Amino acid sequence: MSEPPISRGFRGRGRGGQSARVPPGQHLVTDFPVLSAGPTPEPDFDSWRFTLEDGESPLAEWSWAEFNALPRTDVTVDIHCVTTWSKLDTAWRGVSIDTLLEAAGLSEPPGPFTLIHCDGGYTTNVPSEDIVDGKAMVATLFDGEELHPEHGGPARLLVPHLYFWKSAKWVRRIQFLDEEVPGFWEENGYHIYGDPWREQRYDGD
Ligand SMILES: Nc1nc2c(c(=O)[nH]1)N[C@H]1C(S)=C(S)[C@@H](COP(=O)(O)O)O[C@H]1N2
Ligand SMILES: [Mo]
Repeated sequence: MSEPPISRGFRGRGRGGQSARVPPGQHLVTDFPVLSAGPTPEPDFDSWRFTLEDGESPLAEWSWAEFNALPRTDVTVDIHCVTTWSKLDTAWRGVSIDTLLEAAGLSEPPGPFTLIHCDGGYTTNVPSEDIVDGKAMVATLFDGEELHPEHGGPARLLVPHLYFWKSAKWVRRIQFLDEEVPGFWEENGYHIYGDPWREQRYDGD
């Protein structure tokens, strides 16, 4: 068998290691496709706010300057879009949800579910346990550069272990909820959870 025409990546996982990182039904890309359901919002750092809410009650709010003063985390992870592309070893910097909760004075999420809200109205739902313990961040840098607006800049959610539609671009608000509320794609036929390793693409998969 010949090597695929893609570099092996800097972790040196060796032969076969790469295909083991590609979930069923996915193929690798080396570019970074842009997938947006609507127009890219114009970044506005003066009016930008990031908020955490418990249901309808505000828990914490950060301006852009305050948000950028929070401790940062670096991760290098593989990402998987439901349209079948996967990209290995993507490098991000941002503020982990653990750090946000801690900064808000919370030792754990105030509810078992979240609805994630974005500039432009896009929403997605993620269980709270899937965004804590180092599993998710609000990313502001990609590959050492400020996150490009098309990819969600100034800030996007990054939940790499779920299909990439959960990684909400232009994220502005995390709302913790007692009940699961489906987001935009989840209301439109996509899976409520979206685990790429179990190929949970559509409702009922
Ligand atoms: N606000 C917002 N976030 C979004 C989307 C969107 O349309 N709006 N598309 C989702 C989908 S389907 C995917 S695959 C990824 C694409 O991210 P990218 O454009 O950076 O590749 O963003 C997700 N986050
Ligand atoms: Mo997607």
